[in-house]
Amino acid sequence: MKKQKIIKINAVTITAIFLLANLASVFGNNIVPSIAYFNADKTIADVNEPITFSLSPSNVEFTSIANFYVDFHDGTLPIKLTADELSVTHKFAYEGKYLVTLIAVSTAGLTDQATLEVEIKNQPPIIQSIIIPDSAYEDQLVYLTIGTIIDSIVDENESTYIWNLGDGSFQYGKNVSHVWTNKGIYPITLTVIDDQGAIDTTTEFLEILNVPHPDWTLFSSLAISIPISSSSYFKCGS
Ligand SMILES: [Ca+2]
Ligand SMILES: [Ca+2]
Repeated sequence: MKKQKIIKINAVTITAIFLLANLASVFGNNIVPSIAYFNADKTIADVNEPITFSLSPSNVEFTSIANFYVDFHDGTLPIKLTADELSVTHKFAYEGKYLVTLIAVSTAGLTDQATLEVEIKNQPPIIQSIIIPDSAYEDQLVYLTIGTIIDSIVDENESTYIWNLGDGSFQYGKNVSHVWTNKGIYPITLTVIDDQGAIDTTTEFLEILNVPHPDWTLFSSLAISIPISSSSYFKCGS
């Protein structure tokens, strides 16, 4: 009896080992991960400019049994991806070159990896034009605005715009307005400072024209010459 029991246990054990081996095969423990594609929508970008990294494994069955980790090597934690989400968007906070690593890990712990270098660098602003009138009159409200400025798209709302209005006053922003009270030719200088401190500046000239004082002598003589009659009066509130 005792011998028969031992044989029975051995048979169960062998069956279990066989089943486990088959399960391992079904779930891919023997599949070596292989990365077919790891790319980025751009490899040069500005600080805080989003970069999307995309990947695909070469062995399709691997997608259902693996995890993917993207390590940006910028001090942030690696991002874990799954078969349902095979891309990740990341922003780098500082300038520099980064080796981004993709690691594919199977359930059995087998791995494959790929690397991609991205360069994070600020693009200095370049002012191509500003929009101001050639001339205006004393005491007239004049509007000034930025024209074309070349810079990375993420810097547009991160930059500082400083207008030196040539009469000792300054204004800040993309669009400003100002009144010059005396005639003259004023240098209008726009300075743009982006979020990494890169600067560009440009100057154009605005001529402020004199507004003649009204000739009160002429006005008073005209007033005297107008005959006062019952038909020439102003109605209040008309
Ligand atoms: Ca920037
Ligand atoms: Ca910039």
